[in-house]
Amino acid sequence: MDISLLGIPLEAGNSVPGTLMGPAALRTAGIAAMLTGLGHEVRDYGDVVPAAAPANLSGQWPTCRNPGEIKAWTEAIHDRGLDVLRAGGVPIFMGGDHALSMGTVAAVSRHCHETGRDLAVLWLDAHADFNTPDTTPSGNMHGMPLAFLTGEPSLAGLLAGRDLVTLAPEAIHIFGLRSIDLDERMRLDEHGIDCIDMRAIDETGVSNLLRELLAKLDPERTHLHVSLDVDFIDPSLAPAVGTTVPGGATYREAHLIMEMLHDSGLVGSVDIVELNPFLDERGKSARLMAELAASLFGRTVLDRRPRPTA
Ligand code: 5AB
Ligand code: MN
Ligand code: MN
Ligand code: MN
Repeated sequence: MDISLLGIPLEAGNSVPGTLMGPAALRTAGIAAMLTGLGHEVRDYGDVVPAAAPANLSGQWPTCRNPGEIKAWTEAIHDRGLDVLRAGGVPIFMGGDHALSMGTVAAVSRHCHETGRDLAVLWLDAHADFNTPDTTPSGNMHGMPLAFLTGEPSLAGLLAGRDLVTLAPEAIHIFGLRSIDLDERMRLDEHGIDCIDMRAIDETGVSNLLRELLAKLDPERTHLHVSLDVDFIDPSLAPAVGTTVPGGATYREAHLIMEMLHDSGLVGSVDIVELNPFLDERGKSARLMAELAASLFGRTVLDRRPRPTA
C-alpha cells in the first residue's frame, strides 16, 4: 500500500503549547520505518506551512482563541491535504491539535465527493469536539471541528473561497466519549450523532461495538476516515496530551480497534492528533501512537513468528 505522511504542526487550536512538536515526535518514534517494515511504500510530504494569519478576526469570532491562525491553517491544510489525496495513497495527517481536522476532513470530504465515495468518519476521542463559538466553555477551537464539518454557519468563514462539502451527521461515529459539555450534549442529541461512550465500551466491549459499526458501511463505496485523538487512550499509557481524562481506552482495546479497522479494508485516511511531546514521559506516548499506526496498517503479533516452511 502507498502511505503518505503529512505533518501539521498546529497548536493555535488549544491552550497548552507543545502540540507543534507532535509531527517531529511521531517521526522520531519511527513511524515511517515501522510502516516501511510492513512492506508499505511510505512518502513523507513534510509539514504544512500556513499563510500569515489575517489580523482583526477577533471581531468576527469574539469567543474564540486565535481565530485568524485557525483560518489560515484550515485553508492551508485543506489545500495541501487535497494535493496529497489526489496524488494517491492513504494519508496519515500527523498533528498538531485537533482543530487541524477542519482542514483534513474538509479535504477528504471534497476528495470523496469528486471520486464518488461515501465518507464515514470514526472519531476516537474522549471529547465530542462539537462545540460552536456560542457553546464553547474554553474558546479553544480544537473543541469545534465536528461542528465546522457538519456546516455550522458561524464557523463557515474558516474556509474561504473553497466550498465545504459538509458531513452528514449520520456519517459521524464518535467512539470513546467520556467528557462532554452540557450545551454540546444538547447539540449532539439535536443532530442525532452516533455516540459510543466509555460505559457502552465497558458493558459491550470494543469488538462488538466496532463490528456493528463497520457492518453498517458499504464495503464497495466507503472511504473511512479515522481521527485518532491521543486522549482517547488512557492517560496512564499516553500522558502526552493537554486534555487528559481518566478512564480511557486500554492498550489492548486501542490495538484491537486498529487491527479490526485494518481487517475491514475501509480506511482511506487517518489523523493522529493532540500529541504534545512536551508533556510526554520519555517518548512513551509518541511511541504508542506510532505503534497504533503500525497496527492500523497491518502489523500483527503472529506475523513476527517465523513463517512455516512448505
Ligand atoms: B479535543 C472542551 N469540550 O470545548 C472544550 O482534545 C474540551 O480535540 C475540548 O478533543 C477538547 O474546550 C478538544 C472542554
Ligand atoms: Mn479531539
Ligand atoms: Mn479529546
Ligand atoms: Mn485533547
